[in-house]
Amino acid sequence: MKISAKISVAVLAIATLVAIPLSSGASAAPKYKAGLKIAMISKIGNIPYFDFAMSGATKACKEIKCTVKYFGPNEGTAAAQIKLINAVVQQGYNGIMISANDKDALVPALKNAMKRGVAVTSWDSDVANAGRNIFVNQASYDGVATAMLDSVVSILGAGKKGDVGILSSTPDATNQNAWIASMAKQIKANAKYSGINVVATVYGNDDPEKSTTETQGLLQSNPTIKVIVAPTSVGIISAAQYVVAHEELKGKVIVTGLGLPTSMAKYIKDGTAQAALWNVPDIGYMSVYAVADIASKLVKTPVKAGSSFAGGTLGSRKAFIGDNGPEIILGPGIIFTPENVDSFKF
Ligand code: RAM
Repeated sequence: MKISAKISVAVLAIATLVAIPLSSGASAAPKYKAGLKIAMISKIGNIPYFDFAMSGATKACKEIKCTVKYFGPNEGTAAAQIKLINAVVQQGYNGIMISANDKDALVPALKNAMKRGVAVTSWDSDVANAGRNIFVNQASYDGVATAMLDSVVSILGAGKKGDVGILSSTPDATNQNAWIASMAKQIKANAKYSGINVVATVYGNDDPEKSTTETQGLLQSNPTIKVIVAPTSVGIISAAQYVVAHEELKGKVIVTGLGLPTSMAKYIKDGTAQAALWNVPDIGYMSVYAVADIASKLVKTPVKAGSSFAGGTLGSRKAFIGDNGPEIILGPGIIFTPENVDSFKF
């Protein structure tokens, strides 16, 4: 099938861009500080994406005998996260792993945490370098953007033009903004994507209700849209559900982006949607190892290029200096297909 050819190209694109030297499996068990308390702060509570990440974080903590507690704010704002950061510092946590709602607004609170000896990793959605010791990235920004663009091309047809709408999460989310910027850059630079005409970007705030209303508004204001790209696990499902609920849109508007295989399986199989993501429990797992490595002084700060982070059963990762300071990458991303989607349990 044509689509699967595109898909394997996309997998390769992600894999190539995240080619980081990995060791094969755990080596001699490093000595973690006893009684480590880690706070996992998400962008927003009550969404399955972060619950699955927490399952991986819990597994890692079992292995190195730390404790990890989940803090999911009621709303996806920087203000809600700042309150949580200050609270966990007060409560004597040794490590914070945070998926940021804003690149800059969290920095003073996180700097204060680090000044008091708390190890800080951003994961999933980065903060400015001054606010963290390291970023645990899921896959390269460009690789994720390429996978979504290849999906759009497979929907429109190679060389064909088409209007596309973007349904994002919150306007200040570092990760969504980076993927959207990379898509724009690649559309300009690569003739393969020159038919993709992005007509509007709207924000559903990772809230199912708002994502649905924004999908409706997007399609009503831009009836020529053929593809909705939703680089958010909440937005993509809301958009797919909206299309399925409106007979006149069936087959006319296809949804793509980043979604959990367990929630997207039905739509991937019936052709309403395509989706890619990374292993979500693994990003939580890797982030616990990274924050525990720093909190236990197994990795010195400031983190240098080449510093090695243990990754338990995933194997170690070497840090490199990205555009925003030290980073490690989980990678590679995964493209879901009707054939493989049921094999993923997150
Ligand atoms: C949502 C969140 C998260 C993002 C995924 C793809 O769950 O915005 O940050 O990584 O979508």
